[in-house]
Amino acid sequence: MPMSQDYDLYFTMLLIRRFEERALAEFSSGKLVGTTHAYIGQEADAAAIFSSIAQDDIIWSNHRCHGHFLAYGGDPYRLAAELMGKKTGLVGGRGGSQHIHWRNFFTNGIQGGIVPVASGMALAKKKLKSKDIAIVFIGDGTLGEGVLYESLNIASLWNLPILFVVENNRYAQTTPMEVAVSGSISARFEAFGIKTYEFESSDVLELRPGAKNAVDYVRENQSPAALILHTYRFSAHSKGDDTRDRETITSIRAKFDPLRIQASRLSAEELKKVESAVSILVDDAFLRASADPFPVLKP
Ligand SMILES: Cc1ncc(C[n+]2csc(CCOP(=O)(O)OP(=O)(O)O)c2C)c(N)n1
Ligand SMILES: [Mg+2]
Repeated sequence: MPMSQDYDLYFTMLLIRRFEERALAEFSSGKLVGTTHAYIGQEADAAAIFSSIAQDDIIWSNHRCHGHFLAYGGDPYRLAAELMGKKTGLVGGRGGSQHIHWRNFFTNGIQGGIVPVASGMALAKKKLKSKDIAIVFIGDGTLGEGVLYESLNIASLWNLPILFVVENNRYAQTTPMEVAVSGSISARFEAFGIKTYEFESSDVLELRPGAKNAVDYVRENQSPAALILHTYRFSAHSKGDDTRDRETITSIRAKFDPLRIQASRLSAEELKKVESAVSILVDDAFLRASADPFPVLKP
């Protein structure tokens, strides 16, 4: 029996949440190598955007990429294996958390560095006269990178089919945005003549039509747009580096948890079913990946 759209969106968000919780736990037990940046709290952004894209669109994600990858339809097992540095990982265990690639999905952890690359790929799509677009994800902290503005300038001048997604989770590591980002975020894009869509919500059903409008605008007009999403990160920046007041985070979480909001629309039976399906997937991903071999490095 086909499940409802409400169910599918919740499935995506729950998969991200449980995968990230497990990744953080495995990190503490020493099974993961490198680093990991959990997407816990921001799940509705990914579920809304990735349910609005076309198959051949180009995606450029950043250091906080696991949620984007899973919402893209990526295999949790191949991602878990990559986080463990295993041969079966997405890029043979050499990329780790921040450097993954599968189909048209790419990530890189250098803040801002992905923006001109994504713009170039949008230009290639335009030259090929395809209707595909590029989508690039940045955080509030990345608004401080100069290369972003060079890219906005060219994207606007050359009418590139690219969507700039800003996930403003209000912090860059431990720096609150109030002390790092001046003026308004949308004005930065509008200064280059780029259309903006802006939302302050953790409700995937509010975000989804907005994300779809932004994606459709870029595709139909072959012009850039920005989707600015004000969101919350509930977990630490990376593994344990959180200097924020715990009580504030707990009360924000109680109010804005995207999973709690969407769960209220599912029946008890659906909730049981989705928990079980996700738990099987995540367990299988980490258990299989643990048993896999490391790559053999040739001298
Ligand atoms: C060019 C560059 N400078 C510094 C870093 C280290 N760094 C990694 S994530 C991060 C903060 C990013 O904040 P934001 O863009 O708001 O994204 P968020 O982590 O909040 O998702 C920093 C400073 C980096 N990866 N690249
Ligand atoms: Mg941030």
